[in-house]
Amino acid sequence: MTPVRLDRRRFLEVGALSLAGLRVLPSLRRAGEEVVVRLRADPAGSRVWFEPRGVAILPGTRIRWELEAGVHTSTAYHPDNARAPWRIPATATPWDSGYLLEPGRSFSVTLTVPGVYDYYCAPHEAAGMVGRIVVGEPGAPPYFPAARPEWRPLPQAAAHGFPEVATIVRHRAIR
Ligand SMILES: [Cu+2]
Repeated sequence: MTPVRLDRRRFLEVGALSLAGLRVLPSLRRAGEEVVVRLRADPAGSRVWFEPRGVAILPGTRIRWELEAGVHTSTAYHPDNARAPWRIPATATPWDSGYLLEPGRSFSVTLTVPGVYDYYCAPHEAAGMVGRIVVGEPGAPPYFPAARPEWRPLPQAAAHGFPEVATIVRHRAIR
């Protein structure tokens, strides 16, 4: 294959990704870079979501949640956060952004421990506003400790809101 063809293929790939809104992919090439997840709501506030809701990154990548519309949080599933079930790697540090109130406000964490990280929006968890980040090689399931009675259960809509780990790894970003 000639270099020209390679360049053209890359151009087509980048173009297709931009059309799909998956602009995070180029950020996956090196650790130490940043991936942005937007916190969104439709004008009526009847639909709320993280975008992308599933993303794969290299260890050491910073994730920045940026408020676009509505009032939201990014809160790790971890017992330290309102007795939430533990759904981040055992040695990872949980986070909670608190309420992001004004468009443009953002909150960042740098994720260094490989594994699967699930998180939610505190006011919209019951509406299924959850997200999943796969850092490096996630290993094999189960990704999280078994449920304990002292942890509150996942709302049903939240439990169904996480993209499959394999799908995230394959596509790198899931809207
Ligand atoms: Cu929300």
